[in-house]
Amino acid sequence: MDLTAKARDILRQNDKGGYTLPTHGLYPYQWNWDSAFAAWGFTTFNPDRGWTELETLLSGQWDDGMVPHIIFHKVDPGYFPGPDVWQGRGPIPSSGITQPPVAASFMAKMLALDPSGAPRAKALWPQLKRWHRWFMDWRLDDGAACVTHPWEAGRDNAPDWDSAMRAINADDVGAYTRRDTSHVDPSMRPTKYDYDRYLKLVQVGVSVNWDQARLRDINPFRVADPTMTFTLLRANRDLAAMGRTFGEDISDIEDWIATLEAGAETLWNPATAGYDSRNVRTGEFNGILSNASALCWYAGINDKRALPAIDRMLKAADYGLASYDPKAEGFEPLRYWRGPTWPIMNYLVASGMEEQGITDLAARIKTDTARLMQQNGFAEYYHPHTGAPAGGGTFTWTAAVWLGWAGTHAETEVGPS
Ligand code: 9WN
Repeated sequence: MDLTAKARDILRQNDKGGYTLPTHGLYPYQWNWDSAFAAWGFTTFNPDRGWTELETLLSGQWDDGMVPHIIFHKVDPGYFPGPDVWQGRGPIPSSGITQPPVAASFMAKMLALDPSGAPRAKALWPQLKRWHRWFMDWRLDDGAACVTHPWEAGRDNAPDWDSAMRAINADDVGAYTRRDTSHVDPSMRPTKYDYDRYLKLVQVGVSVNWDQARLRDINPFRVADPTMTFTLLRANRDLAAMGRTFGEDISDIEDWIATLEAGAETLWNPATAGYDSRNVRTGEFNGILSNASALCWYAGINDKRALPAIDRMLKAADYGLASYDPKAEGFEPLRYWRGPTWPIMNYLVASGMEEQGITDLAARIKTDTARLMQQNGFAEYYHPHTGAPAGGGTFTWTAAVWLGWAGTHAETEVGPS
């Protein structure tokens, strides 16, 4: 079976009817940004199912506008922490945090693939705008978008969070049983130290019923993050462009774009010559070069200052962009967001580069990403030097990246697997 057929099969296998699991076993619910990738992947061969995915995601939107990072449609004891721990207050049981807002940007891609979906996109547009407004109301620091939990960034154990994590006292977190390490080799997952703090932050959120005003004051973890800032900036540009064609008033979105452009500049760290995360509680940069540092082009910021460091990172890996600078101390090629290469991030970075005319690097990342899948199937992430698959297998968003991007022309460009 060719890879395109296999990728379609993965989406179908992970389809729970209306929403798609990232992978069976390890992640048995609907995840926010995974779902946006899934919607795009489905749209390449079954647009109706693609639109349904986004509709289901947005049906979990809270009253205050937030779209949660996990929606627990049907309880599954195979994942921890579940709905009883999170105590989200949306219309469907959910977590209490969000994830990078890529849905509007994928909706724009879907519309390009399937213009007949315009009425469904138009109906979703106000919901996406409410979600983006929620970020602008509650999550800005000097115009940059913040995360309030490492899981919110989607880059769970990235070194970006180390300083903020150290300030969390998790001594009283209580006993719990992890499930992730029964599905995947523990050496590829976050540590117990990390999990204690992840749970402590959930308990802090629950203690104020996820009230954003209270959390802004009491949450020890608040980090201005390139992932959130750049994806939100990009998503606002896409939302504005779609709004214009739908005849919507987009003046406030234009203001948000200007605010975020100024905020992005506050993430520029001259010491690393890269976009960096900033610990809001201490005001200090974290000194990290990651694959999120390379999302500036995706956000529409053509920043020549950012190229040399990213070029260096690319040269230091064999398969696309590592999640953490391979030359940095503490680089771990198989531990999740501390080194592995992730097709979804490779796609976001390279598509942004391509749009901004950095076509040589974009082409290289695309070819590398296609090789990963041709050689080693559709894994969650991969070793950046050997290309070995890691984490969960038969992964939805990896398959979607093949269908929407890496697999287009790759079969002839790269040769047989
Ligand atoms: C917690 C589903 C998600 C992704 C994240 C990734 C991982 C979850 C976990 O899996 O996070 O949200 O339990 O490890 O880091 O980006 O959305 O694929």
